[in-house]
Amino acid sequence: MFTKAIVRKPAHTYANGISTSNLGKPDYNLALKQHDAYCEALIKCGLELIILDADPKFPDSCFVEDTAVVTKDFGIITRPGDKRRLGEELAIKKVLEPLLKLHFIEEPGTLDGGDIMQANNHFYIGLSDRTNLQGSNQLSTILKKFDYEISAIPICNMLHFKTGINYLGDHNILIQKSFYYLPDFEDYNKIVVENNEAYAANSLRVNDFVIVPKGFPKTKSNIEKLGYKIIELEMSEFQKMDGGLSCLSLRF
Ligand code: CIR
Repeated sequence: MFTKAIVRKPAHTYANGISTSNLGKPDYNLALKQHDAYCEALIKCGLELIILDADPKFPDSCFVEDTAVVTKDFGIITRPGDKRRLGEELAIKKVLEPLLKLHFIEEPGTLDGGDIMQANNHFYIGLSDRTNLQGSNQLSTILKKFDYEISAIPICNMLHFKTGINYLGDHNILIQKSFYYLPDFEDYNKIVVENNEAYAANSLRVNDFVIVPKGFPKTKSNIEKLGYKIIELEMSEFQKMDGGLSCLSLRF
């Protein structure tokens, strides 16, 4: 069970952030509304929110997930893999410092939290354009001290690992077709996300609910069939900036 989440409001510079989506410029006011709805959804899931003010110096800073990896017992402050986002992690360090024992990814390591998926006592690390081998090795060294199992998986044609795969709990894993045959996931119950619903692979289990982006009926229905309660959220303005549901919070 999660009890807390850190979120950060989108800044007025949000539209200047990094994007490869070709979906057009986001509407800032709509992004704020969608962010409010996201916060309400987390509250409905039972979380107490720590809401950080927007930081216009960092247009992508609402995507807090990339700046840390958090568990109930400790946190790891990352070193974001795109230079334009380096420094976002400092505000998160400040918030987490009084709450958790912290560890740090250090130069030349880079690592984005979006590349890290936890499934019970196993952490899967996506090696991406953002998360390099040094970052992955540093994270592994820290996690092994706490007896976690680790797998590092190279990814391509995808921003982050969790763009394409997310653990729902109860042995259920939501998975895009490109990851389907990886031996690492053969023991899970795989819920395949069709290519035309690829964005919905970043659905998010929070306590009794699975939060699903609006507009992906097949994936929603497949998750519902597993017995989960669903919260659907419009995510258009975050999708435009390559962000998904998991990216907008750090849950612990
Ligand atoms: C970026 O390119 O870094 C942001 N525009 C999107 C980050 C999304 N974060 C995530 O998937 N964890």
